[in-house]
Amino acid sequence: MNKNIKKLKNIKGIYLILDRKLAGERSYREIIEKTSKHGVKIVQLREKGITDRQYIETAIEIKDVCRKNNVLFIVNDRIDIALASKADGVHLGQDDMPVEYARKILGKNKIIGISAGNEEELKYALNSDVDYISPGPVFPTATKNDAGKPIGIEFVKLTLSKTDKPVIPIGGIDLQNVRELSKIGINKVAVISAILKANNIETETLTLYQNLLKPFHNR
Ligand code: 3NM
Repeated sequence: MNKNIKKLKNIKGIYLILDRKLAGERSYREIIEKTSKHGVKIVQLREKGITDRQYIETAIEIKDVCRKNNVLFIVNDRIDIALASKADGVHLGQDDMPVEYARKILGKNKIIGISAGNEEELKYALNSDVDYISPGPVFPTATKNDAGKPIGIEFVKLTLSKTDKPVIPIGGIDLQNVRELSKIGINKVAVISAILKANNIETETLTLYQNLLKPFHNR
């Protein structure tokens, strides 16, 4: 198994998706440098409305910052940008390139992740050569307009019961409800606003990380 895919399996922590609007005044570099010290282990670049040239330049810069801070770097959807920037992998939506073609282009050594928002999409994800599955949106989210109806904790449980691959829930996850996910055995969550909307992204990241990994004392 490729070392990054192995690394992904062993990660316990936060998968942060960068969002230019919510980043506000902060640079992506600053966000990664600050949050990677407090629990962010994977970063996804997900740009809209910039030129390909700008996208590649950004991706190359972010890849370097991620490498220096021991963070895996994933590009949303764009296989060409992922290859050009030597990213660790791509995240595919169910309307993006089918996984079998993406795998042919990217080879065995790149991470491929996929979203699943209903049982049909989950079935496709389970039958595909992906390295992780992101069920979502788990909770209501204002960040993605077309995110669809929340799937809830039960759907995340269903996903966990059907695969040994990493499951990285997404959508509306915050400092409080993350406990519902840790309770069912989740140790990686994908977030945007929980971190990027905070005034102090360092303390917010640390609290989210601690809440994710804090053990339960049921007895
Ligand atoms: N994908 P926040 S939900 C990018 O369900 C994205 O596939 C989703 O942002 C999915 O953490 C989502 O602010 C937005 O809710 C997540």
